[in-house]
Amino acid sequence: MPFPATLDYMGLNKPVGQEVSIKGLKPSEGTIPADVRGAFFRAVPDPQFEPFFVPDTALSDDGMISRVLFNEDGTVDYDIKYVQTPRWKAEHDAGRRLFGRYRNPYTNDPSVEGVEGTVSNTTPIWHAGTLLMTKEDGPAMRIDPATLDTIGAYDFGGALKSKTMTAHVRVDPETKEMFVYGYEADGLCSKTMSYWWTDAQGKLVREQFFEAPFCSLVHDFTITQDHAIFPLQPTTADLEIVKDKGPHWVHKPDLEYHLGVMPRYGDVSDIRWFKGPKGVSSFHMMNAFTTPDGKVHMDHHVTDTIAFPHIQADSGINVPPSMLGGGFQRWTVDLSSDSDTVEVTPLGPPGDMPRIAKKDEGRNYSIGYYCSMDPQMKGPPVMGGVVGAMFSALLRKDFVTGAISGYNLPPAHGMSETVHVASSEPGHEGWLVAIVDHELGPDRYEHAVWIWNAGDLPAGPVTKIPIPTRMRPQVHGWWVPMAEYRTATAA
Ligand code: V55
Ligand code: FE
Repeated sequence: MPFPATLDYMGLNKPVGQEVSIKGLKPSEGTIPADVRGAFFRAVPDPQFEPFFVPDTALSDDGMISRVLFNEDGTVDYDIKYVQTPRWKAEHDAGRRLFGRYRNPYTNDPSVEGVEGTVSNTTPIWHAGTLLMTKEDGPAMRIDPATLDTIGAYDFGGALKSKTMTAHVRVDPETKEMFVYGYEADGLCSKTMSYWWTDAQGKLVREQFFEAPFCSLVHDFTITQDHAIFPLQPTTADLEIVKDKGPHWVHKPDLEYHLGVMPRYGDVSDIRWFKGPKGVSSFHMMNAFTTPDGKVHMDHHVTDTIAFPHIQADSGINVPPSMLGGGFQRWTVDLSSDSDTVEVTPLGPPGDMPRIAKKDEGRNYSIGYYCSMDPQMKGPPVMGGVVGAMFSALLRKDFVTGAISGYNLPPAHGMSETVHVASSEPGHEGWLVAIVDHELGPDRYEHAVWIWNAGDLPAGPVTKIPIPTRMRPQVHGWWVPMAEYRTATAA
């Protein structure tokens, strides 16, 4: 194996690099609920070639776009293809890796100077019948949802000026508008951020630029019905360090986590900055909402310091995952006061990969789901994914009663992020769908799609559909109901 013997390339993370198409899969247990008909798109990082600037990180792995299609007849098709980014093509033609350290063009082979370096490995985004593969450091790549072929970089019909687009957008469930931002929006390590929204048809309505207090790793953001919230982690980029062939990110334990809040249809000159705790980290927001008392609430998964081992190492921090404190928290800011403080309310145990029903986006909601670790797990977690360990539990938070219920995976099992599928039955909470990996021994895995009744996680999965090919861990996914998928692919 030519890849270095680091966690990023071993075990479940061992590169696969195979484009696969398997049709007509059937459940090994249970039946697929009639509600679950559509396309589960998944972003799967998988490096085409071994890095030459080691240690490198899984965040640099080439993106693959995968689709688990739940057909009308109750069978399942599984497909996966590389996203053919300009970087993928240049390296494919050269037959070797040409891009060096994570987001550091000063470490690249001179032959790729000026070539777009994004790897499109983070989230498949579906809006107005358009499928995009995204990574926060560059433009989105448009994908043909039927063939999974790469169409090319997407700039909203020539309208977008921002050089970067986040992998985490928000879609209002009633207006169907899509809210988007970018950071390092006009160049490497810049403090300039972009913010734009589109109408329900995907047409760009308004794009604005603003200067953030510092160049931050802004991985996700949230909207409410009234506000847009930009969460700036105290993880920063410095052009001088990057020019010196150093790391892109350095985590700053003494810097406050900042929140920028503005009216969601407003002007960026109206952003107010609030200061949360120092040195904490959070990558994913579950949801946010504005209450009539003028407060804005944001629910997210916070860790005491940054979780990524390579960013810890580059920042002189050494906190192994088992020692990492933190939890699921609600952060509240008060727009009716002049104070710039953030009120922190604990909500639940640590975890990540939050999921809500699409109808709840930006609303005062009652149910949320997320992945976590089973504290009573027998044996070590399945190693894999961008942070190093797979999740072993799935939790459901009821914000009305405060109760948390959940399901623990059997030993030697790990899971990726879920998607939520709505139910047509009134009062039914819908379904959660995810890929589960079972480690049978060194380098031996079984993979399957599991489906849970979202309102009854302790009952365990209602269906398992084995996928008979080696799968690498997914980052994020997106569910597209069948009617929308068929309309978009009919042409
Ligand atoms: C994350 C993932 C990325 C990335 C930066 O989950 C942050 C966090 C898969 O790519 O480039
Ligand atoms: Fe993410």
